[in-house]
Amino acid sequence: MMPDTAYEARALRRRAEIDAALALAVPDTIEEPLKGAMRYALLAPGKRLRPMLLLEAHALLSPPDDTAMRMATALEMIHAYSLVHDDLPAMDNDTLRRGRPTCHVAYGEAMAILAGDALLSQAFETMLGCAHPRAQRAAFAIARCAGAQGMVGGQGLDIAYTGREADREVIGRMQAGKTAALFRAAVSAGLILAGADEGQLDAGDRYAYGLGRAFQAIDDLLDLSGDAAQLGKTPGKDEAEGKLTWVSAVGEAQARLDAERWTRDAVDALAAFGPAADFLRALAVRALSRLN
Ligand code: GRG
Repeated sequence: MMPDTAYEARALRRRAEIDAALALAVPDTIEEPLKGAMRYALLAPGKRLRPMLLLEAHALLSPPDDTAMRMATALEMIHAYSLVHDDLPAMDNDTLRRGRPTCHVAYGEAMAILAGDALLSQAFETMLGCAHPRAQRAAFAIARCAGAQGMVGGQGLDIAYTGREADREVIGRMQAGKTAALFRAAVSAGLILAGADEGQLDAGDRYAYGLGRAFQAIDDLLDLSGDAAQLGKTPGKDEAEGKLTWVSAVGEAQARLDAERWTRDAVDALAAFGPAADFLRALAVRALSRLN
């Protein structure tokens, strides 16, 4: 296992590289206040987990390149759009995100909707502007995971089942869509760009699925026990709004055991990559004890 100090140093370096690229990702030529709303959402202090996963998956097989960083920024734009729309009054109706007022609180509802739309379009413009021979395949994987068969599909189930009963299978599909899909997008795109074979893509996908399911189960637990200052968002909303969560399905103790099992699955999936995958293994294990 990678020592904590080595993990922290590498994660900090990655976050700095990603933040530098994100700072340039929204073109100066966009008119205000839309440009400000897009930058507000995109540059707010997040963990940058999805771009980090893309770059680290790519690094398993290839030296760094500009296309991987462009795809990573595009993926964070899609994530940022999803958070802006998720926080809207018609969705989760939240006022706090990443420790700041949500985009619609700062810029108004109409401008926040447009900022989300524009970030999504900007992400596709960025991906389609990549000349790398495998960029189209990577972009396809991201598009598939972000849309109605992935993240938006999961959110559709979340909305449809709010205040209703559902079994574990439905909640599992919802969480696989809402959360694991973008993790799978990240790892697939990074590996595709790096020229991975089918076996490596399958291993990466099992890692990303396990990580995503564990990450969302921990999110559900943090919603129960975390505080707003630590989380950077409002806790206690799932129960208050009748949301189906993994905790509501199996209880707190089992949800933690499931998160640990999904994490073991994720770590085991990377066996074939050897020590090169130590950072990704450590990331999955540390996500179990995260506080935000
Ligand atoms: C299309 C109208 C419309 C809305 C889309 C798809 C969608 C709304 C929302 C996605 C659902 C969602 C927000 C799922 C939760 C995923 C999740 C755990 C987000 C938080 O990720 P972190 O913890 O956040 O990585 P940071 O802030 O660190 O980036």
